Amino acid sequence: MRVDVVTIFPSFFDVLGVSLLGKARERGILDVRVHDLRAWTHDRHRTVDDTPYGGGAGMVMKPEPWGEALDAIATDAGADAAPTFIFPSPAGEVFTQSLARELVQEPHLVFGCGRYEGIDERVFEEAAVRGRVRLISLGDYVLNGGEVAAMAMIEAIGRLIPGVVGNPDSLVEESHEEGLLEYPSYTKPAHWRGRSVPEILLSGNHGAIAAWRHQQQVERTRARRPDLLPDETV
Ligand code: 6GU
Repeated sequence: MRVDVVTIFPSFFDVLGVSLLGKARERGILDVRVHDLRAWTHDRHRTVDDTPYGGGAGMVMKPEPWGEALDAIATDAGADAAPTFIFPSPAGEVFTQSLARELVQEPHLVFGCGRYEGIDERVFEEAAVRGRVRLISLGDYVLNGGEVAAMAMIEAIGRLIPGVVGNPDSLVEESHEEGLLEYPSYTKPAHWRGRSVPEILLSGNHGAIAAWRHQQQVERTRARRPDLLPDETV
């Protein structure tokens, strides 16, 4: 999978060289390229923002550097014909595990990280000429820019690429994959600071363990995330 990122803070993405995604990049499974938006400015101050038409607080990212950046990336040799452009935005649709599963099917994702009060709206229209455009939010709170959100999405999507996570079973029994939160996990020692591992997990009875874990999942989901449960179970 190919991923391009356009940002005014390329160094935010240095951590993509670490851990499982770093290994996936070394092995060529994941090709991530990070670009500095200012490379597509032409003035001495490398300006990327300006005051909003109509007035209001803050600054808006200018369309011209974005237009050139997206043109260059979309037409780059080795890039696919129609990339999917993702603009992290608190005004977007909400990112979920099912959206991550949908996006991992795409051969080429381009993340456009906005700062300030946002990007000139015409940039999204222009990107739509070259590919699919999606504005995606991590949730109902505000970050200073799209970088941290893009990183979260790249990690959530990247770990779904076959071979990135060593044991594919790890991807199945985790929160949100079955529509429920994960069951609690324990390891040795069986007794620690007066706290014991639930007896059932030491029983060797796999059927009973599976039933207990499922019950834990339902109870935790009801307590912490009742919105995930179908109405009749709440
Ligand atoms: Cl994707 N961007 C920003 N700036 N803030 C956010 C967000 C994205 N998702 C939640 N808050």
